[in-house]
Order: sequence, then structure tokens, then C-alpha cells
Amino acid sequence: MRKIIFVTGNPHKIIEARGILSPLGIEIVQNNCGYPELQEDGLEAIANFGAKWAANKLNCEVMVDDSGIFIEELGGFPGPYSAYVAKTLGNERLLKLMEGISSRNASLKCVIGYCRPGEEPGVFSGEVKGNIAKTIRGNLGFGYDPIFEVNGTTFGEMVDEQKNRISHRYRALVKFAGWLSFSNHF
Ligand code: ITT
Repeated sequence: MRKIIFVTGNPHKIIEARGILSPLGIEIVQNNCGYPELQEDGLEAIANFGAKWAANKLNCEVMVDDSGIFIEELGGFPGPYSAYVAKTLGNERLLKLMEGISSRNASLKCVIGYCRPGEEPGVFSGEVKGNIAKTIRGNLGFGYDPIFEVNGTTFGEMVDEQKNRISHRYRALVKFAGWLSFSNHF
């Protein structure tokens, strides 16, 4: 198995990444040393900076994952500020904010950043389109999963195997794994 350090404090991301990458021959090892999260407009810039910072700090190759939810009618809010909004507002109050709004298109995006010490990072992005549910449904998954619906089912109602077949994280990780095996990095 090819081993990669995944720098994240979020155990759910680790579980999902293992489910997706282990059949592809990649073993994930968690490190939660953290990294400075730039207050940037884009997930790419945050993942890029975080991967480079962590690779140089730990002196080994690393991957990071910066994700967020983008609500069309709110101009893409909260986007890169999703962690802050989850902490300060939470799903219930986010739904209140959306009350009376009929256009509920949204997407979840994930950007994987990968870097080796002293080198420039690569970023791999994935997106899944869906909509904001009217109510919180399901207690599986994490974060925005119980309010993010795809074809009538929230991610909070899906077991990992279902979410992992269509998720933003799956799409980003598959791109990353493809790049690893086609470059000299496997
Ligand atoms: P690390 O930065 O340590 O990896 P984090 O949980 O802070 O962990 P993010 O900044 O990427 O990660 O997450 C932004 C927010 O989006 C945060 O509130 C997450 O719970 C949420 N989130 C991330 N991935 C998600 C997913 O697959 N489904 C639903 N919500 C998700």
C-alpha cells in the first residue's frame, strides 16, 4: 500500500478518504498538527497554502482537504467560510436564513491539496450539485450533510458507501489518485 499523511482535525474526512482510497491502494494516516487557514476567497488557495505549509513543517509529503458548501441564491455563501458559519450559525439557523427562498440550489465542493517538502503543491477539486433541504434530515455523515440533498435524499440519510459514490470528496480524491498513479508519485 502507498501511504500518505492526511493533515486534518476532522475524523469524518479520514473515514471517508479511507473508504475511497484504500481500494485504490492508498493508505491514509491522520496527522492533526493543523495548518493556518487563509481567509481566502477560494478553497484552492487555502488547500494550496495548507499543503505546502504542512509538508514543510512535517518534512514529508502530505495531503489536506478544504471543503465548503456554496448556496447559489446567497451568492455562493458560505463557501470558504463554511467552517466558521457551521460554528457560529449551524444548520438550524442556516435553514432559518433560507426560509421563504424557493431557489435552493447548492453545491458541496472539496479541494485536495498535495505537497512534498520543498516542492510546489498540486490541487484536485470535486463538486456535487444538489439543494438545501427544507428541514434537517438524517443523522449520518457530518457538517452540512443533513441539510444537503441530492435527488431527494440528504447526505445525512446516506451511509458512507452511498455518499462516497457521488460526493465532492470522492470526485476530488479520484482525480488525486489518478494523478498519483500517472505521475511518478505512486
Ligand atoms: P480540517 O480543516 O481540519 O480538515 P474542518 O472540518 O475544519 O477540518 P473544512 O474547513 O474543510 O474542514 O470544512 C468546512 C466546513 O464544511 C466544516 O463545517 C465541515 O463540517 C463542513 N464539511 C466539510 N466536508 C463536508 C461534507 O463532506 N459534508 C458536509 N459538510 C462538510
